[in-house]
Amino acid sequence: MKRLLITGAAGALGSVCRRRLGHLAETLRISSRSDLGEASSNEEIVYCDLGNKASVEKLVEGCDGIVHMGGQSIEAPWEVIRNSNIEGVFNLYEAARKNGKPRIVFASSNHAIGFHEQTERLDANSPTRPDSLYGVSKVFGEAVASTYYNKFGIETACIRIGSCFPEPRNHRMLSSWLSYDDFVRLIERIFAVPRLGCPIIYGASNNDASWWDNRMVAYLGWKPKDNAEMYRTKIDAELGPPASNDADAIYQGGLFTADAIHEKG
Ligand code: NAI
Ligand code: 15L
Repeated sequence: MKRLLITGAAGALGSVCRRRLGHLAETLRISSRSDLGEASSNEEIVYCDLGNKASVEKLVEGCDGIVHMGGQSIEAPWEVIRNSNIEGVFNLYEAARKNGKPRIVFASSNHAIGFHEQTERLDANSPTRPDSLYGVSKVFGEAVASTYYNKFGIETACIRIGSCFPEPRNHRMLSSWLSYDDFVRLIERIFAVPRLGCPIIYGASNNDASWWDNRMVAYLGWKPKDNAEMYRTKIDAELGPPASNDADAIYQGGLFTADAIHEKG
């Protein structure tokens, strides 16, 4: 690629992409609304609020790939979700439609399906069951991606990221953890395949305790290598066994579902 845009580049995953995806393009256009420090020799920095349509159009101009990590990343009041994840996603796709239809990686979330129980095994055809306004916004993003693929041919990989952190932090993440290495390898595959389409991908490592089945995206050739199981003993020792009525132990979305568990008594 000539120019790859990374949104949310000041955030946790955007920083990983900034550090580790430079080899995918001659130039990385890195963007956020907060401080991004100095640009290195193959970077250009563009500050932009995703909720501002005109700014997003300028941001996307000249890019032939987009890794969209920018957005509200946990539950928040509707006005915040609406600006970053509803208006922001719509603005990005409209800008992509008008500017060469670049391939897009959309950071969706397990909270799009968070109200499935942990006993269920899901694939890309499982119904969405968002567990929060945040989860609703990720379902919206997936729907926009699908529409812009079918109408305009813009290819998007919708990654329902589980829990992408240096290490799993609790028992739930023994199922949902995605290592940084597997995350980076997935994005590399997304830009390597000749034909992407608009798949739903579960963003999790090769965890023994996984809830998710990625067989429908085998054509990507992505083989996650890490396994959260190696952290089980450490997590058991630090946290003790999870209580069976703990929100983190019932639904896939964990604590994002806590209000509902409270109401159901
Ligand atoms: P983060 O909160 O660290 O980074 C998000 C970045 O987007 C922040 O720098 C924030 O300032 C920026 N941003 C938010 N609204 C914006 C706006 N209106 N205009 C411009 N920039 C804006 O989140 P993280 O963990 O890096 O996540 C990246 C993406 O991946 C998010 O979309 C999140 O929903 C998704 N995700 C992350 C998971 C994880 O385990 N880290 C799990 C599931 C999804
Ligand atoms: C997400 O969608 C969030 O962005 C991240 O901060 C974690 O809460 C993750 O899901 C998770 O479910 O562990």
